[in-house]
Amino acid sequence: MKNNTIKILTLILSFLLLLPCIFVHANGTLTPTIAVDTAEAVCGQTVELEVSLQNNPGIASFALDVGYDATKLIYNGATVNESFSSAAVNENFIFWYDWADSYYNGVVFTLSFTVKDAVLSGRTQISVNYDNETGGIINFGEENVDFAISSGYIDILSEIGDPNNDKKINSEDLVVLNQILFGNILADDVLTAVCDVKPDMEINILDLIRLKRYICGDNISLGNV
Ligand SMILES: [Ca+2]
Ligand SMILES: [Ca+2]
Repeated sequence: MKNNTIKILTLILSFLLLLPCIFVHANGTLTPTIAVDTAEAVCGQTVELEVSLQNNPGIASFALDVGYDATKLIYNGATVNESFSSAAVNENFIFWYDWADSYYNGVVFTLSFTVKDAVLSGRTQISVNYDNETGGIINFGEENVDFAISSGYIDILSEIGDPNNDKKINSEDLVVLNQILFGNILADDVLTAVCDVKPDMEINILDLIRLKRYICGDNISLGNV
């Protein structure tokens, strides 16, 4: 009886000791992932974002679509890393295959975007998509390989008080603040920072009044308490 108790306690202790390992695995550190970079840019600026493979378990083919907001960004194309030089790039569709599994981890291709003129400040997402119902990513054993997607983004910046990014601070920017206050525009952290002309990390009626006074020529600055 005593021996059985010791065995049970030993099993429980062993399980508890293994818990951190189980957690690390379940936490996704070994999850195959396609990760897209992040960047900051102002209107008219061109930025490049790298797209990388992480924890690649072995793949022989991928067919990937690049997703982006065409109202804010111009897509200039993708430059494929030399390890995948046989890939075909057709607009925002990138297709590659080989006759053996590749276990490569690192940059697969680099995306180039130019931020359009006069677009609303804020964060815009860049995603990479695939469809394993149609063989999006497979290995040489003809099996689907699931990758998590870690999307990237571009933070479109502008001067404080100029959320519509037209290099002028006028009534059109007041309209943007008004729409934020009425809930018609959801302000993310980037847009909030641009509109927070009376700074307190939020957009409220005080920002609207401050911007109105500035536009009317009051001797008042934007971005100072
Ligand atoms: Ca403006
Ligand atoms: Ca504020």
